[in-house]
Amino acid sequence: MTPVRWAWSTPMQPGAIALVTLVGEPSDLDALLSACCRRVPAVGATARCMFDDSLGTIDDGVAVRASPTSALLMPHGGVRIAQRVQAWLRAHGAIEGQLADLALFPECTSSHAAAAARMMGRCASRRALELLRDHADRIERFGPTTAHDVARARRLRVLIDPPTVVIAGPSNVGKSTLTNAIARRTVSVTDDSAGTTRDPVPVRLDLDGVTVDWIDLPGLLDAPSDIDASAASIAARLAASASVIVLATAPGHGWPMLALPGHPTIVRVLLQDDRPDAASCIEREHALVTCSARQSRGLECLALAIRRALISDDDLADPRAWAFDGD
Ligand SMILES: Nc1nc2c(ncn2[C@@H]2O[C@H](COP(=O)(O)OP(=O)(O)O)[C@@H](O)[C@H]2O)c(=O)[nH]1
Ligand SMILES: [Mg+2]
Repeated sequence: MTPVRWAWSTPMQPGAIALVTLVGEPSDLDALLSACCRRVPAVGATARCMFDDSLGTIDDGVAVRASPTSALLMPHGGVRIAQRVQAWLRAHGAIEGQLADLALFPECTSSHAAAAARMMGRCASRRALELLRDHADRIERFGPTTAHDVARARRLRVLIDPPTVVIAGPSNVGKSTLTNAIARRTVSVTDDSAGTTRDPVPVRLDLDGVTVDWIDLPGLLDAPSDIDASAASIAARLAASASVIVLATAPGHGWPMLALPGHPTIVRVLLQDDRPDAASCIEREHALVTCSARQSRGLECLALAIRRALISDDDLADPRAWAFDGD
């Protein structure tokens, strides 16, 4: 008997359902499944499973026989349950380990397609799906990874974990109003007195298909009296580590100077473009985008400009496969 190997297919954190993938020889899998299922499920079938240990019943759940050599166990997703199911699997001779992509996604027809399925579960951004959907075809069409692919894959990482985008600028130019308009809900308190936003307010947003952690940043450019010193230093640190700074101003407020070490890409936006003085204001000349949050105008252009600062059109449109595993 060769041990059945298993791995969690869901993260080790509380969730409704946890997912364990089992891989092994058909007879070894049958033996393990018979220890928790009254009736061992046939290929393609499900069965109720029940786990018991010395303390009593751990949990019940569902077992699925995905293929002759693989099965899924789905207990509830509590951390304590997961720990006891883990101990149950060990006690029944199963060995925890990394499973090949095809073992985790037996419905896929190639290891490339299975690797793409793994990445689809991992990527925060919608844009990633466009690149991954036909990943196996792209590899077949264009052949092995080149140095160009490796460099592009480094840039495409922004699609995996959300990058940070901060909005900074003088008080009262409409940064919080813009944040709420882009988020389509009230995230940040807005007011016509300076220094209303005192703590960084983070919100996860989709900007033209790229998921970002957007932070409405107080204090970076406020007068010292409007903000306390610790808030200002937190703001400076967040800005310095952001992938993109949206530098905002409004008619009559000027363009502030930003002195940040090794600073990120800056996207300049002129806000309050609905004001009568906006058309002829001097700030307009250096704005990449103009917006009116009040009239919901220019928001899509801003989202596009930020997305392009994060990842270029060329990198997204490149027909070659995304070399996400670096080889
Ligand atoms: N005309 C106009 N006023 C705006 C716009 N956005 C914000 N404001 C006003 O500007 C003031 C400051 O807004 P707020 O979002 O709190 O600015 P912040 O300090 O930069 O976060 C408020 O009185 C808003 O009503 C806009 O698009 N058009
Ligand atoms: Mg504000």
